[in-house]
Amino acid sequence: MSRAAEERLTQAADERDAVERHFSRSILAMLAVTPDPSFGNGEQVRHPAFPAAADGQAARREERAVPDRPPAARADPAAPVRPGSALTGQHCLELFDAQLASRHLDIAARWLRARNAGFYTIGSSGHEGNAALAAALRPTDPALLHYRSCAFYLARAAQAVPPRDGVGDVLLGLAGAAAEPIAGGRHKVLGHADLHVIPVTSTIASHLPRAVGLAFSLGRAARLGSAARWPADAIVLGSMGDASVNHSTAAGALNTAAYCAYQRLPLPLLLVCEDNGIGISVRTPPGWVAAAASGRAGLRYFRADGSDLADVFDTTLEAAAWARRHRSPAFLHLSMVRLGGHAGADPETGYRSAAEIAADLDADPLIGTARLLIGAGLLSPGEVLDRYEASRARVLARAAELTGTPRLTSAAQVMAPLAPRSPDLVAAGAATAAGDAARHGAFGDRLPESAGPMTLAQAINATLTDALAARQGMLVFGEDVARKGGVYGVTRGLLARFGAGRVFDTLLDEQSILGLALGAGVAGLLPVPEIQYLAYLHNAADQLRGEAATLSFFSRARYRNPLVVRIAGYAYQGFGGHFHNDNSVAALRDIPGLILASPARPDDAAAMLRTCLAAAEADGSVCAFLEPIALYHTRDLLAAGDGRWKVPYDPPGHWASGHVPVGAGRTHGDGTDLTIVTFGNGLWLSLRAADRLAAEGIGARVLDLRWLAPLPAGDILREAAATGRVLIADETRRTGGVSEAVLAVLADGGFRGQATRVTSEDSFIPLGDAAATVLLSQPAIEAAARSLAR
Ligand SMILES: Cc1ncc(C[n+]2csc(CCOP(=O)(O)OP(=O)(O)O)c2C)c(N)n1
Repeated sequence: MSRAAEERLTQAADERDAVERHFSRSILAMLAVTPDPSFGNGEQVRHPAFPAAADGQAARREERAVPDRPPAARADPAAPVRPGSALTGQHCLELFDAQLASRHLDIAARWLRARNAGFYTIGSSGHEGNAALAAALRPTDPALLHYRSCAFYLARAAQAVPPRDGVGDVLLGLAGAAAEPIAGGRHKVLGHADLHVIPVTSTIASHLPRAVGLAFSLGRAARLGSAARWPADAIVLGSMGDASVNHSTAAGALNTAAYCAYQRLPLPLLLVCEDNGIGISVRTPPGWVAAAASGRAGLRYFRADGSDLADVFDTTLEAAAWARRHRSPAFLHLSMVRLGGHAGADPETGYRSAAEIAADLDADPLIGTARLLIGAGLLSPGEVLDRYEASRARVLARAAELTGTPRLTSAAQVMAPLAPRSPDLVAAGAATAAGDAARHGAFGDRLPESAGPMTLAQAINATLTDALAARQGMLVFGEDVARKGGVYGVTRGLLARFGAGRVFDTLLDEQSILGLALGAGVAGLLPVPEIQYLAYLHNAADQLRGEAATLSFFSRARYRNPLVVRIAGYAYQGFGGHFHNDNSVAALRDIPGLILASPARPDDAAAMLRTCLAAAEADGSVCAFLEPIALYHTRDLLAAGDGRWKVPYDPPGHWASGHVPVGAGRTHGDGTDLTIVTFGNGLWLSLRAADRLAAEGIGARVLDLRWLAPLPAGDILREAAATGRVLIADETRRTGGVSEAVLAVLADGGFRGQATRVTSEDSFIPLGDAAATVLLSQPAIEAAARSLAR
């Protein structure tokens, strides 16, 4: 080790906080109070580095006064650490090491932070009982962990063959090092693909819908033959804090788990609440977690003392066995304590009494495990302290060693896992069809290509049918999609063709629908959830924004949640008011990596849906497929009965040549007076406007963006340059709408011609005819085009 590192290490060893001092005093007191006859020969053990801070004097005096001897006759480490427990002494010793290292990683985190060499200080002190969770589960049970789960991570790392250097992983995470194995310096998360620990975000509870979805999908994935990442009898662990239990995401996840179990749907899930009684500074009412989670239909409740390792181990064994055997959700409630404040810089004395803090110190799980080991005759108090010191020195030495490990240094490095794109694979996937027999099995006698021109809804229905026939692991689900076939009939017939194992109705909770998709994607399936109306995406948007889209980023693409969420949206329905006519896509457009498809024509919708499915499969892309409700059943374009909005369905042999790559626009017409840039309903309006303008001698070409993210920037600039005049016809809002982005593309691209826009108003959509007052209209497009072309 370098001299500088040694100096830093010495400094760190000198800093002892109240938690450390209390631990040492408690262990020393065990000698004084409960002398064990087996600690025999009068030899005194010194702990020179411990405790060295000024207020460690009392403990040092005690240390001098009390002799410590190892047990003369060692207890059998293979025996239970306590009568009646399944935890052996040896196992307890190993878990104690994980607990100790976890505690010292908290110290290292603060030490690194103080030197600006680390960037995260939310610790696990007081929660180290979760090491026994890892021990009682199988190493192949997927885990989505509460942020105080360091001991769990270390215990699981120790189970790996060969064991992983969990301490190194966590330190690299604290330091934001590029070499950290899961997030690669993008965040401090607990995760590792080989350990089956799926990283979660800092948004408390937001991982729980995914955990439910994963539990829902494990068996289904096995049945559907998806490449099995987890054994068919795995159970999913999702843990959380007590304040987090109150979050609507947790409440929704608990409800969905119970709802599934109530219907006897397999859902092997172990939800764990690590209840330390407080969320930052807000107390959880005593008894609340038990009241909220116990006695619920469909959810079996267990509880254990989180400071008692053997109790956590035994109760987890019981709860896990129950969840595994019944393929049903269990809720394990662990009482825990939070030691040292919420995070490194949190002065908890400002909102907690000294008595409360002292009570928590007494329930330190490290003291609990030490008591177990001393009581079992496996360690003497002095040996506990030796072990503590050795762990401390080891962890801090590793911290010193890893200080200065390189971090990410360029945007390209940071963004590498954000949106991997393999256009060739996607093109190949988009052209993949089921064989003739399977297609005939799905469609019956009449294949869609021989059914004549189709509406948008029919084309999407046929494409979903073809995709389900070609992809065994694809699921279609949402509110009303199965028995009813969708509010607009878009999924009609799919249930009958493919069965309830792959096409099913969900409960009425968009957050759970998306969570189910996230879990299914991680399990290796290809989920195609439906959100019934765009307005209802917004109450669940975090499952896309915060969860789906970040998973690849925070896991260096070791975990992906491929999904294509179909969303019925936009306005012009002529009834229903705002909630059935929402026209805002801003919440989707700025999500890094998300593909936002906005087809308007039946042929584009079919090809683009194939592209999205292939992108999800090939690249793990998160795709939103925005379907314009008003065009679902539209038949005509210019005049009643002209049938110009219906298009024949391409047979599979044409899919390759008709492939629409992500981000490729489509130009209609070749007018040279102006370029109308539009999408969605705007395409229908603009093509009609262009026809009227042509009659007046104004030649407009119309560029359909088709993709709102990524935007077809090259197409925009090319078609803009072709006429020198751009009119953006945008049905989304003036502020934060798509037109702003198109203008930015033009400005960034150095477009020197004229550009203007017509949009919908910055308004919600009123009921009935009044909607027309705030929506983009054909007359507005025509008027703007005339003045631009003049
Ligand atoms: C959705 C969300 N809101 C707020 C926060 C800020 N926050 C971080 S931790 C926390 C308290 C969580 O308490 P609890 O669930 O009891 O876990 P504990 O920290 O006590 O282990 C809060 C409010 C967050 N991360 N996510």
